[in-house]
Amino acid sequence: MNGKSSRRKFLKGGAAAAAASAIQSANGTAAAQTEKRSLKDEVAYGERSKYVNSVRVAVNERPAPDEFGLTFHVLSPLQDSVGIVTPSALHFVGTHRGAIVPDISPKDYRFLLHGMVDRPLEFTLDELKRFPSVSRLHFIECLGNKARPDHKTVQQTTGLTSCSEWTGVPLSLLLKEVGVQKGANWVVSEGSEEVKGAGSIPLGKAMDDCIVAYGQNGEAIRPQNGFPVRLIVPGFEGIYNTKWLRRMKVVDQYYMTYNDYGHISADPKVAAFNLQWGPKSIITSPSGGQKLPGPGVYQITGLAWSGGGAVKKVEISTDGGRTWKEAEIRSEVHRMAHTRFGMNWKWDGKECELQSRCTDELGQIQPSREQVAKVFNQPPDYYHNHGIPGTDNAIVPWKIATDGSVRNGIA
Ligand SMILES: Nc1nc2c(c(=O)[nH]1)N[C@H]1C(S)=C(S)[C@@H](COP(=O)(O)O)O[C@H]1N2
Ligand SMILES: [Mo]
Repeated sequence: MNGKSSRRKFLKGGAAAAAASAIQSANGTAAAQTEKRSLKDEVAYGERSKYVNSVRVAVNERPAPDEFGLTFHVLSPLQDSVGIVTPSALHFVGTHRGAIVPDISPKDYRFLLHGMVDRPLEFTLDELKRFPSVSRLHFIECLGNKARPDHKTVQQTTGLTSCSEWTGVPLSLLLKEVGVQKGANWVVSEGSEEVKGAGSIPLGKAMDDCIVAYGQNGEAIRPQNGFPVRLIVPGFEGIYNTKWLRRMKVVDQYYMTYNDYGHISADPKVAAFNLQWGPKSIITSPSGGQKLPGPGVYQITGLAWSGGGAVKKVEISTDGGRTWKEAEIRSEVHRMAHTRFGMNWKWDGKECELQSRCTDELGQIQPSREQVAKVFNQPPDYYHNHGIPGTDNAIVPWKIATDGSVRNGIA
């Protein structure tokens, strides 16, 4: 392809190869960087380009930090994401009550593993690092990741999920080291801040694939994400991934903790409590607030994941869910991890609605809001305005107008 006219022809035409879709973004921009870092700083620890200004933002209804300096929930800018790893500096943060970031020196750090075990043990960080490590890509997603009709961008509808490479010791190794006793069934984990960020997970999950992690994307875990050590419970709801992990206690039954607020329901229509995320996907581009400059070829791209394992298939609809076409998987596929999908798409300039739908390795299929309503015996449009009970993995549609503007399609 040479010359401007053939390039234009390519973008307007139907060439199936990857087209540079110049979608205009309506993102918030970071404050201009006025302070210039010294060359010494730049040598020591690199910084992104001054032309790149993708930033996290607070959850709409909750400023971060709140007036007490306690709650800190910030959304990851999915609209700018490429690939499957969330840069650590842009990983969403979900911190409840308690100090925003407990200041724990790695030297003073201790992790206690006790309860129904033969030999309770306390580990220093250095001792944890003397065990064989694993490094795995896993998403973390907050129960609060619920799309609403008034959300403008994909950051608002879905930005409480992120994916990092986590490095640490398999929890199963440490449990074998202390010797789990007969009759044990659950493990309670506790964080270091005032309210402890505690949670209970089944012993089966603890012995399966959980990680006592100290590494995130090739370096130490970021303070907001749990420095120096956090628990990773792959595919489970975010709250079980205890940050600033202080101790884990092996017990015989489910232990209620402060964090069960909002996570256990007395409503029999709702699952008693949520553990694992279902199959989910989201189109990150084109997405709410962006604008297509005109008819032509674009890339529909997004992320898919499931608490049930690996993503098996992603389908895309460009006609509001009437017909579906299988998308290309455009990244490596890891279990309980974000997976990148995409499709070449020629926009004819007419109004349309984009949707994506994930199927995981268990054969579970991501539902529409109408299907979720049916499960909970509600009118079909009920969940357009009400929060979906438990983990919301419903499809989020994007509507495209004739002027190319993209908006939230939840009616
Ligand atoms: N100690 C502690 N662990 C915690 C929390 C907390 O407030 N304190 N928040 C939980 C919640 S609700 C979520 S969604 C995840 C978010 O992890 P992240 O902040 O690294 O994205 O951490 C969980 N672990
Ligand atoms: Mo959360």
